[in-house]
Amino acid sequence: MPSDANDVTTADARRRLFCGALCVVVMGALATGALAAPVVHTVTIEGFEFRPPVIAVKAGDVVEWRNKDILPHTATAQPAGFDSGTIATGASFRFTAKTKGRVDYICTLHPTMKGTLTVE
Ligand SMILES: [Cu+2]
Repeated sequence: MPSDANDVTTADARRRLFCGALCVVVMGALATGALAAPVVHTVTIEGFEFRPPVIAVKAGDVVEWRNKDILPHTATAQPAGFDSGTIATGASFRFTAKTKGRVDYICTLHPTMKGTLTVE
């Protein structure tokens, strides 16, 4: 029947249009890096400790320190690398690990708090 043939053609055209639009969206996402989102590693600050105290990530990954203590803390690389500044209770600090190697860090407000970040 002619009407059936027309319906098939219309459905085909719609399908092609949808696939084309989807392709544009996917390519756009790839171009902007939206599909290659970095891995986020969380270090919880609690009980005057970095948990976990030792963490290994890949270059390009993000490390997020979340302060769950009732006092402010910092995550400060020694001698250099990153410095969160004061992280208030309930707040967090994010650092994108770009340089490979090992970085030891402390809380400058409570220097007995120590952690190690290894970027592979
Ligand atoms: Cu502290």
